[in-house]
Amino acid sequence: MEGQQANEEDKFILSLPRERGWGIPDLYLFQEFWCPSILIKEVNLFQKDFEAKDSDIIVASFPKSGTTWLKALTFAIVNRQCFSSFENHPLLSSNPHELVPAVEFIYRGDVQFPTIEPRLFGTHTPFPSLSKSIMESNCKIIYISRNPFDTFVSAMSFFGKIKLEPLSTLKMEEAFEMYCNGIIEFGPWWSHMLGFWKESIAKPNRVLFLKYEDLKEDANFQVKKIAEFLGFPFTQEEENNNVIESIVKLCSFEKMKNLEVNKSGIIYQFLEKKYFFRKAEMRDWENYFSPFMREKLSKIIEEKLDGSGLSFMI
Ligand code: PPS
Repeated sequence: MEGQQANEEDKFILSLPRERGWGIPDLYLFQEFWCPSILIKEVNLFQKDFEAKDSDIIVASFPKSGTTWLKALTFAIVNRQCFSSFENHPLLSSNPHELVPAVEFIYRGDVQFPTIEPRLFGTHTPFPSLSKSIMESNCKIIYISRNPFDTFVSAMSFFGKIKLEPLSTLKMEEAFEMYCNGIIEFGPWWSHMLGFWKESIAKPNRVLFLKYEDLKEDANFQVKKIAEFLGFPFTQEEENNNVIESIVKLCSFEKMKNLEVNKSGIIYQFLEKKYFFRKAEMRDWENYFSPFMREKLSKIIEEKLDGSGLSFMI
């Protein structure tokens, strides 16, 4: 019976529209997003089986938008009573993706459920496809978005390095065309952002929508905002003792990139940790985009985000 069910599931997956991925060989158009083939069953399990607790915190993002950074900050903010020493902190010996595992990979069996509370989870699954229990619980969701120009460049570089056999390297023009059509792991990027954006407006106490660029510009201010949203506000004493600045420093790109734990080794059985840290610059896209690409992507952003109130500085 179980075998028969698995067979039906495989048949269903194979019947879905399919495209090549950037890093994962096949993407299937599943529940209106391009789901990596290796995670479809896992997303299904997540939807069905995940039992959210009101105290859970979900760090959500489109890939290459600042996930690693937000995971580190969230872990440091909510666990600061247990790990008040910044000289001997778990973030110095573990990668942020190990401390805040992605639910999709938990269901793949690559990592364990977090054991400390509040439980912190990462996810790239779009808002409408999150588990029913998350929708029905009061758990908090923080979402990080990024200028789609820089996300494109970051994704090109990352997926080019981690790509699984038998994928060939995507040429820039090919990748750009796919990106403009929303074809990329967990894409389209516009509907991904809009799903969380709309929910953050409808339920501001439940979803906090952040931008990578705002964090870059004033990390202290954003960290304070995240802590308040999550129900872990900083006390005056903590502020006087520069706890916010210490967290920002601990999670900074320069600090994290140069840690031994992030320079080698893999997570989720196949992703090299060093590739999560590249340049972390704003407007790096200017080094790659032709005037044609700039105009085309600007138009798509304008068209797709039109009327939503969401915009990005280019
Ligand atoms: S992933 O694969 O979705 O988890 O990748 P993600 O972390 O979302 O995005 C990777 C980009 O974020 C940069 N990065 C950081 N920026 C600021 N601070 C910290 N601590 C940090 N850690 C990673 C990383 O360099 C990627 O951006 P690019 O532009 O490629 O450098």
